Amino acid sequence: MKLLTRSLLLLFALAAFSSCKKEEAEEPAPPAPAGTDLQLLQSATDGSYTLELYSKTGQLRVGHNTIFVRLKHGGSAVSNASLSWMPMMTMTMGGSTHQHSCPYSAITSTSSDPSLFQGDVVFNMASGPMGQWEMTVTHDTGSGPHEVVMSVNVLASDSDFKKRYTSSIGTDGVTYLLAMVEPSNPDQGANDMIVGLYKRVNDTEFPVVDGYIIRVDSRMPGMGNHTAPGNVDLTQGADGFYHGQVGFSMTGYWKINLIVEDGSGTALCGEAITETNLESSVHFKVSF
Ligand SMILES: [Cu+2]
Repeated sequence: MKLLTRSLLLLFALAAFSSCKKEEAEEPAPPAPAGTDLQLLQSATDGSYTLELYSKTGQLRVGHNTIFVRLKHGGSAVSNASLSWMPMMTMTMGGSTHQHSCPYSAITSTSSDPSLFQGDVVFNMASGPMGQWEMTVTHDTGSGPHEVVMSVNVLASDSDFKKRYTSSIGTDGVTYLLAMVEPSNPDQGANDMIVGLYKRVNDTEFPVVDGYIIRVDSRMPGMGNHTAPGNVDLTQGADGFYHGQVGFSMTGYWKINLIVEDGSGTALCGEAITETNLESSVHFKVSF
């Protein structure tokens, strides 16, 4: 009996601890810079210029990230600049170093504010003891290009029940990288789904893949692997991203199983779900 009481107490303590942790994670972020809801990631000075990197959460994660850039001169934001960037990871393994980039877009000024620039970066690895990420940002306001190197920290995106990035080697020998942009806040019913699809050409080239189809099959592993209505396969939009829908018939943990097909309908990676095959090797995970 005493043992039972003890284990119950331990259970309560654990429950209290985990709910505590959850509240911490959901705490609202610190206040944003004036006029935006953005949070500073990193800043660097270059002579009389200051470069600032922002994101909506103040964090970068493996997978798709929208990063905002502001260039300041003498304290005021510059709008007539041309900006470019290059993310690069330097990995150290057994005394030798290896560098690689990841998929990233160009930087363009936002429609609401010509001095606020933005672009996308799909980090394919987390920062850690094995490797560190640096963003090299080049700015030019007419007097020639200036390079600024900024180190950034990239957190893992995966947990047992969440996964927003995956990569797979296709039957054509090409490595495909998939990053889920939406749903960022999944809900019951049909959700708009947006995915970036890229391929690895070499360590520094990861272009968008054009004209493919990504088949979507949402499943609930904890409830007999049932699916849900509302799935619409993803096709490429004018923005380069793949758009469709994913259905969730209830709250909980869902696996979004995917098959990547080329323009002629040949499956390159991922497998169909059957009675005996419960997941595709290409999948995302959500929990809500
Ligand atoms: Cu790496």
